[in-house]
Amino acid sequence: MNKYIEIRTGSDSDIPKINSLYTFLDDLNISYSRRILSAHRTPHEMIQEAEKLEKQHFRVSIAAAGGSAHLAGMTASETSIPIIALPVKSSLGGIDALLSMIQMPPGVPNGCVGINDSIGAAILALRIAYLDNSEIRNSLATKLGTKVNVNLGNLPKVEIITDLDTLDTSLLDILKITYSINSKQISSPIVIYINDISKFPKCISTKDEQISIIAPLKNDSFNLIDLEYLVLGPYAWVGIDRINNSYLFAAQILGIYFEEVRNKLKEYKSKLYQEVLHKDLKIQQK
Ligand code: RP5
Repeated sequence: MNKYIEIRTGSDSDIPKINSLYTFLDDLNISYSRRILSAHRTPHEMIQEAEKLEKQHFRVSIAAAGGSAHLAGMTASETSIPIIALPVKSSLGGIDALLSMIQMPPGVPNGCVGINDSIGAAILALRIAYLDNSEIRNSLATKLGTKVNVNLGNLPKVEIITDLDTLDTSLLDILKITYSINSKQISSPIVIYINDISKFPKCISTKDEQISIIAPLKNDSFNLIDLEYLVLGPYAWVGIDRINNSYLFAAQILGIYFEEVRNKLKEYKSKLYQEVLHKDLKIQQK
């Protein structure tokens, strides 16, 4: 069977701290690839191995690192497959890694889980990588005591849950993803929650097998240090005020299964790349 999940850590010192990630996957007989690739000590290898992920048929990579953690973000810059960022506790308690990982720039998302939340990362990775494999999804649901109540379907589709009255969804159209907002019945495997940060986790309604992407909106009374207690569970957080990144992360997941979405995503990334080159050229000419 193909290995669909890669687990990269920034150092061997991360491994004992996230051991339950490996054992969770082992218990379900899932094969995966383990790497040590440091964003700072072996940047070239880290980039090269990120570029190869898609060709090697990986569907998701979990990037675990501590401190000033750039591994997940830099891996996400070099691939179109979804990256799960797993912040690891080190000398500053892990909030350093969480803040470094969660707030990715517009256009380059990753899905961040909580500090040392290996089980959250494992569940999320399995849901992403085996959307088309009912046997594995059933084993996961049995292990978790949940129900498989969503299917991949024939269309790339997401559900959006939000209290906002207006929402700019133009990027979803560009990415060829259909969507419904606040629909009573969830039929898509991917649900995007967009709300004021103070409404989380209360507004996450599911214990089932959906892939939940969380796009929190800024609220000045929220203390960012409390993110440590908020970002927990198998949910992909895309950063504060990063609605478009939630669409792009959904596109990365759907891009595994739908070629048109994958191609649109690549077009979008290359436009972003060209825009920065253009700005650089202009500033040099001043
Ligand atoms: C990060 O620096 C690693 O992910 C690790 O969490 C931390 C410390 O690494 P070592 O000095 O223990 O190798 O890049």
